[in-house]
Amino acid sequence: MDDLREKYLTLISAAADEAALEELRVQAVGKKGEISLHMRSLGKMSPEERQVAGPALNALKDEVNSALNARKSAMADAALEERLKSEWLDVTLPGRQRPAGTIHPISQVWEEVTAIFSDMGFSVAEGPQIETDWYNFDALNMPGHHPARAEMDTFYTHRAEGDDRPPHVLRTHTSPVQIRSMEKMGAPMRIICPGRVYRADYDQTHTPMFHQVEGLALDTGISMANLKWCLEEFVKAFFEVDDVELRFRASHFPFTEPSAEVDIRCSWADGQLKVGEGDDWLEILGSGMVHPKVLAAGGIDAAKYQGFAFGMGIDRIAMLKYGIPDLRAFFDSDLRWLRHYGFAALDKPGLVSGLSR
Ligand code: 2U9
Repeated sequence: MDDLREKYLTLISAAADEAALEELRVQAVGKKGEISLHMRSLGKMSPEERQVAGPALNALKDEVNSALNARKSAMADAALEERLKSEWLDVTLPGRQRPAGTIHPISQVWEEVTAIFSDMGFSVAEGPQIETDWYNFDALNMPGHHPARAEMDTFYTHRAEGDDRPPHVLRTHTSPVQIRSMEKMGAPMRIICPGRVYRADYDQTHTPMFHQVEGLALDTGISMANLKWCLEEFVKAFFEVDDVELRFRASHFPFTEPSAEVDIRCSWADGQLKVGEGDDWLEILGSGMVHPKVLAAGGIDAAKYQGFAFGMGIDRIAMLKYGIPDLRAFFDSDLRWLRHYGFAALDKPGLVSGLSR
C-alpha cells in the first residue's frame, strides 16, 4: 500500500501538464485503475483483512485524488501567472478616435428652412415623388399641351406597348403635395412642402434631382402683403441679418396670379456675398397669389378663400448661404472641401473629430 502511495504521489508531482495528470487519474483511480482494482478485491478478503485494508484503500484513494486536484490547480495558477506577465493593458492610454459623420449641407438647410417656417405656424407636408400628370401639371393649371410642361424637362415613367394608362412622372416640383393637402385638409391652412424633385438637366447650376421647398397659406383675406411680410421674416432668419430689402419683380407662373420673382439686396465684394447691404440684387425665390383654377382643382372655394404660395430651391439657397460655386459638388461623397467655404457645421467640436484639417 505504501509503495502504491509513494509511486502515485511521485508521478503526480512530476506530471508535466494537465493531460499527463488525467492519464495518471485514469491509471490510479479510474474504473480499471490500479487502486480501484485493489478495492474490488476487498470482497475476496477475510473480514479481518478487509477491516484493515478497506479504510486504508479509501484513504489512499482520497489522498491521490487530492494530490491530483492540488497539482491541477497549481498548474492553472502557474499558467495564469505566465499570461499576466505577457498580457497587460495600459488603462491610461487615450481611447481610439472614431470619425463621426456630419450633417449634409442640404439636410442642414432643409432643417433650417423648416424650423423658420414652423415658428411662423406652417406645418410640414410630404407626398409621393412619382406623380400622376394630373397632380404634377393639370391641377396646377398646366393642361394638355401647355408649354410649361415641355420647359420642365420632365422624366416620364416607361409604359409597355399597348398600355394606354396616363403616364406617371417624376414630380418636377413639390406643388402636387399642396394640391393633395388642399384635398385632405381644406382651408384655412399653412403648410410648407420640402422635398426632392426631378428635371432632366445637368450643368453647373442644375442637377437632375434637386430639392425644393414650397409654401402655401390659405385663409380669408390673404393678400400679397402677408406674402411679403412672411418672406421678409424668412430671409432675415435664414441669412441671419437684422434687416433686408426685398424686390418683387412681376413674373409669370401658371399656378399663381399675380406672380412675382423675389430678389434680395446684397453685395458681392471680393466674391463674398453679403445679404442686406450693397447695390446688387439676388434672386432667391418665386411667389404669387394662388390661381383660382388651382384653388378649385384642390377643392377650395375660391370665392371665399385666397392664398399665397412661394417656391425656392434648397440647393440654390444652400449654395448662396455657404458660398458653394458648383451644385454638382453636393453630390460628391467627400464634403471636407466645404470647410474651405466656411460651412460652419464642419467646425462644430465633436461632429467631425476624425477629419484632418
Ligand atoms: C400650389 C399653388 C401654388 C409654388 C410656387 C414658385 C412660385 C417658383 C421655383 C423657384 C425655384 C421652382 O426650385 S425652383 O426652380 N418656384 O418660382 N413656386 S409659386 O406655387 C404653388 C404651388 C402649389 C397648389
